[in-house]
Amino acid sequence: MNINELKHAGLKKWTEEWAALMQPDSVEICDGTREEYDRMIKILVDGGLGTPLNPEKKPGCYLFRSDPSDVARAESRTFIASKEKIEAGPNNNWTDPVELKKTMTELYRGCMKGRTMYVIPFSMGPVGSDIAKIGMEITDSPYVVVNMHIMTRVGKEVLKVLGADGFFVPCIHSIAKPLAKGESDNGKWPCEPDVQKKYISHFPDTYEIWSYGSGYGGNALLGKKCLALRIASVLARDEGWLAEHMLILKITNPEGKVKYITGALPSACGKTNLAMLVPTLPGWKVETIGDDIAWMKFGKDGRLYAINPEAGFFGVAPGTSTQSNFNAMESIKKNTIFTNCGLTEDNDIWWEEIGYGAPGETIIDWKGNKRPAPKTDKKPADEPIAHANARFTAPARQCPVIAPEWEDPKGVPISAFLFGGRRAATIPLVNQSKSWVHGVFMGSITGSEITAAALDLAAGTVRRDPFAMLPFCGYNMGDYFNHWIKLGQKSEAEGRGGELPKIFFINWFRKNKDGKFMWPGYSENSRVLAWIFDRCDGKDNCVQTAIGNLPKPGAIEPPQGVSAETMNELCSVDIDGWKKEIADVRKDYYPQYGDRLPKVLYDELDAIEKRLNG
Ligand code: OXD
Ligand code: MN
Repeated sequence: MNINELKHAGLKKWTEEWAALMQPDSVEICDGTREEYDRMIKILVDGGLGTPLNPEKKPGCYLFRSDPSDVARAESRTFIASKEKIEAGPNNNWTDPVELKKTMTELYRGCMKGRTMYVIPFSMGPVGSDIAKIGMEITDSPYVVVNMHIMTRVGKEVLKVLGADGFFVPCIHSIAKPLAKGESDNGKWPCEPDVQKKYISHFPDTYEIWSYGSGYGGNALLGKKCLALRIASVLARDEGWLAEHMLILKITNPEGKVKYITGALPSACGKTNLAMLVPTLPGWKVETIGDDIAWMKFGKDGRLYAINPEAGFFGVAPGTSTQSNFNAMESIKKNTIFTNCGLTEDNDIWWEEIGYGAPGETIIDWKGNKRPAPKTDKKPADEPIAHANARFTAPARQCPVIAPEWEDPKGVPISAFLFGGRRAATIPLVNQSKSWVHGVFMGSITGSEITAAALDLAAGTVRRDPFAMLPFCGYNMGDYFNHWIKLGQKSEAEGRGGELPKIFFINWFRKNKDGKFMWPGYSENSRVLAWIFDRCDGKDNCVQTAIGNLPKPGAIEPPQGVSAETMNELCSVDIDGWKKEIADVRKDYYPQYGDRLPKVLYDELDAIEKRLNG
């Protein structure tokens, strides 16, 4: 499609203005068709950026290798440019929006010379759903176009819903690598290699996104973290709904009763695995609605309804195996884009902990170097073969356990929220909040322990990642807590409090004195989900404690290899540990939010402390 076919005057003017600034050779409006996808892939393969994989093993799949400067979300270069600094809060990098726009406008001038400017009309959520939003991404990267085809709904249907004057979130993206006459990418991933010159900017007051210099993942596929979390969290605050970093799963009990549960876990805590879990508990079934993001609005019945705004999975490859996530492995067998994985001699992908050694004698690592093929799936002694943040982009419909209603425009009614992190001590296996505000308190103190090796912090240090939204909340986190509290209070004031999802805190990662995991995790987590399911039905399966409602002894049958004693420890209150936790929150965590922290959260802190001392 070309610009003149656009019916939305504002969109047409916006496109023309950006094209005038960026000076591409041509402008193309994306139509979302298979023909367009194939044409973009051909450009990428011809340019030496994409490698077609073995059609017998991975039909319709391609491997890409990015620049070593461009392998993950650039958090230090991610900005929330609200008018006032306080509106961005201590959780964000703030910069003045006027200055930032001035700087970036100059960077954008002529940045698309020698390239095509693509305009991608996309819907986050089923096209036309009341919960969905439309975005428009301008980009000069065909890699972004094909990834957006998988991760969102792209094309003419979206323009139809947008109509002549509908609202869209404007998303500007450039890889910052204009081409001189006769120049081509020639196998080199185009981007701005100096990290300090990359920008992932958000303007919450005007709901705009401007990204420059990176072609990778969340920096470049602007529908995902930028729109569906950072800008959507602001829209949700302004419009009275929730945009969350949450998986959505459907669980069916042996009697055929269904519930929907969402879960917020920080990165690297197994959200995708939980969303696609294969239960060990006989008769129980888990199906997937989404693995990363949930948008939720209240229905007329007072219940919260969730949609998955995405259409694909952008999953971390290393560590994914048939053992850790059978359904993810099934989902990526065809029509999948792999980035920064190893390439085997038989033109298949490979990564650390894929479950098997690499075939043949040699393998090409993510940097393009030929190396000896690892005989096991463990990381070689020197450098990893796949980058630790290597990814697969796969259509969600290819997941064998995708729930049939995953694209229902009404969304699915949520019964429970899970919060959790990676905590070696103190935090029990599962704990139900005593009230909505207590649940918000739990979400606010969510944290994950990090090893010294990983982040240069003392081992055992807890990095608080409230609601798993630390890198993704587009405004002051104190106000975000308040938004959650207000939604609960409104629902209670309307007599609908009983319809609110119940809130649970989970922790699969407790370790014993020998540093061994006490809980096997993965499929055995179905036992915890079953307990939660029954709690939502009001089953008498808990004991009330100082920190919340814990499973009654025997309410969760221990899996093989877990003794009754261990189970007891996993489900009891570690009084001393909790006193330390509370002291840490009071002294080192909550004060950063100043007077933006809702007072009721301090009241919760006082109440728990009193109960622990009582
Ligand atoms: C992701 C993340 O990529 O949370 O989903 O980092
Ligand atoms: Mn995520």
